[in-house]
Amino acid sequence: MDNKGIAAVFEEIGNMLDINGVDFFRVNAYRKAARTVENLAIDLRQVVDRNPQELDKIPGIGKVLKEKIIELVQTGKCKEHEEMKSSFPPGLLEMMNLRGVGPKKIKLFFSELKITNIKKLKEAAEKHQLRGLEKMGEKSEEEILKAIEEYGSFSSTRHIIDEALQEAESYVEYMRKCDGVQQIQYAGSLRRWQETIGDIDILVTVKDPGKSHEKVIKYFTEYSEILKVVAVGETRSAVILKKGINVDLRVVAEESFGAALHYFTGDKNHNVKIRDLAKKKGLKVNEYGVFKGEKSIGGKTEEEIFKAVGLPFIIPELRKNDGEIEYGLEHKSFPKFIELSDIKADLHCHSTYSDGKNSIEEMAGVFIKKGYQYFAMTDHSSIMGVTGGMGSKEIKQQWEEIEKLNKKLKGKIHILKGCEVDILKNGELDFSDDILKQLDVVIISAHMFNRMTYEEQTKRLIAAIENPYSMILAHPTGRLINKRAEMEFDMEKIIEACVQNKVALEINSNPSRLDLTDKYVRIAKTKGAKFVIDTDSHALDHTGFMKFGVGIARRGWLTKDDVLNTRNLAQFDTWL
Ligand code: DGT
Ligand code: CA
Ligand code: CA
Ligand code: ZN
Repeated sequence: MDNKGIAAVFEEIGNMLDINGVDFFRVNAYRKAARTVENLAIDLRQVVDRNPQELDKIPGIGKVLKEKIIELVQTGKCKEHEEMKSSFPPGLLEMMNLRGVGPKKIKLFFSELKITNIKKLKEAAEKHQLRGLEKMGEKSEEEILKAIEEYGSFSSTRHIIDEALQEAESYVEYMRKCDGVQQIQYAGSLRRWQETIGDIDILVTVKDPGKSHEKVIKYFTEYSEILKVVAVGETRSAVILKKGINVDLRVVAEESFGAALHYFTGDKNHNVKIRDLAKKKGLKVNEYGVFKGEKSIGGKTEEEIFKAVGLPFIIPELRKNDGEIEYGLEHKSFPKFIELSDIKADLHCHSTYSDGKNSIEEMAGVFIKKGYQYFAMTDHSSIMGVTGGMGSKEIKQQWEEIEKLNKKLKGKIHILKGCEVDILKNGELDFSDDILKQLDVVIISAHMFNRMTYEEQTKRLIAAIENPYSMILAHPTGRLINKRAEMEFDMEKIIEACVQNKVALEINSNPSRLDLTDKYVRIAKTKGAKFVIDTDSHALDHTGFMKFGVGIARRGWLTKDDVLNTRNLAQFDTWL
C-alpha cells in the first residue's frame, strides 16, 4: 500500500473514532498522521523495506502508528481498521462525502433516527425529521438535500484525465512488447483530450492478420493490472482494470489503421457527419476504409479519410461536430493551434509560503529543467487560513527571498513576484493596494463564499475584476471534478468584464479542475479575451499538468497568440 492509501486508512480510523465519540486526542492523532503521511516526500514502502526504524524520525508518528504503517505496507490491510469497519453499518461512512456532513452529524442522525446511509438520510430530510434535531433547522435540512443531490450527480463513473492517461500509457507500453503488434495508439475521448474519460480505447494493427490476432488478444488479457476480463472476441476484447477503468481493444489490419483510428477517436457526432459527407460524394466511410462501391480507395492514414470527403486534417481535439467540419470545408485549412512546446512560463504555483510542498528554489529548479524563461510565484493570501496563506509580513519576506534567488539564478530563469489573492465576500481583494501595487502578477480567485445567489456572485466577481490591480482570473467556477460543484454566476458577463478590464482568463491545467472549460474558452476567444494556461502546482510533479491545459486550449480553438505565457519575458512585461 502506498502513502495515499495509508493516509486514507488513518483518516477513516479517525472518522470512525470520532463518530464513536472516542477521546479527541486519539481522533486528532490519526487525522494528523493522515495529513503527515499524505505530504511526505518519501515513499513509506521504501522506508519499511529498507529499515522500519527510520519511521521514528517522522514527527507525529508514535509507536502504535508506526506498527500500523508496517502492517499496511506489508499486508495491504490493518487489522484494527478492518475490525472497526465491520462493526459499522455499511453506508454510514459514505455520508462523510456529503458537503457539510461530518462525524458529529453522522453520530447525531444515527443515535436519534437510526440513519445508516444516504438513502435513509434523504428520506428523513424529505419528511422534515431532521429539523427537530439539535442544532438543525429548516435551512440545514435543505442544505443536506442539496448536498445529497450534488453527490448523486458525481457518482457517475467518468475518470479524471490524468488517471486515464497514466493507465493508457502503461497499457500501450505493455502491448508494444507483444510480438506481432505493429502500430498501437489510444483513441477515444482520451486522444481528444476531453476533460473526463468514460473508458480507454486502444487500437492495434498486426503484422499478419489472421495469424497474430488471437495471440495479440490473448496477450492483452494477460496484463497484470486487470481486475476482470469482460469480453474476448476475434478482433476485440474488453477488460476492467484494478483502478476501475474499462479498456476496449480493437485489432485491425495495417491498411485500415487510419480509418479505424478516425472511427475510434470520434466523437460519435463528428463521425456521423463525416459519413454523411461521404455519402453525398457517392462514397462509403467506415472503420475499415473509404470505399467506392466495393473498391477501397484509402484508409491507411486519417489524412486519407479527411481528403476523401474534401477536408483538411482536423486535430482530434476539435472533433465534436461543433463547427469544425463546416470550417474545414469553407477554409480548406485550420489556424496553427497552440502546442505544449509554445509555453514559456507558468504563472500560477505555490511554495511552502502557503500550501505548496516545495521551496521557491525547488520550484525554480523544475521550471529551469522545462526550459521556461520565467515563472510567477503565487502563494495564497491570508484569508485562506487552512492553506497557511501569507499576511503582509510573510509576503515581504517572500519578496526578499525572490530577489536573492533572482540574483543567484540570473541567466537561468526569472521569478516574478506574484500572489493568488482571494476575492472577499464583497468583491474586494484580500491585500491592501500598497501590497498589490508592488506585485508583478496579481491572480484573483474565489475559494470561499461559494453559496451566494447567482446575481450576488456575478456582482462580486465583476467588482474584483474591475480592481485596477487584478491581472488574471483563476479557476473561475472553483469546481473539482467528481467532488465539488461549480460556483454559479453569469459566465458571459464575467468574460466580458475581463475583456473590458484587460484581465486574462486562466485555463487551470490541474486535471481535477480544468476550469475554464473548452466551451467557455471558445466563447471568450470570440469576445476578444486573453488567456494564460497555468498548472496551479502545489508540488514539483504538478508542473507536468500543463499538457492538460493545452488540450483544453486546443479544444477551445486557441492559437499561440491568444495565450500570454507563450510570450517571452519582455513581451509579457509589456502586457503587464
Ligand atoms: P467516453 O469513453 O465516454 O469518454 O467517450 P468516447 O468518445 O471515447 O466513446 P466510446 O469509448 O464509447 O467510443 C469510442 C469511439 O468510437 C467514439 O468516440 C466514436 C466511436 N463510436 C462509438 N459508438 C459509435 C456509434 O454508434 N456510431 C459511430 N459513428 N461511432 C461510434
Ligand atoms: Ca472511450
Ligand atoms: Ca469504448
Ligand atoms: Zn492556486
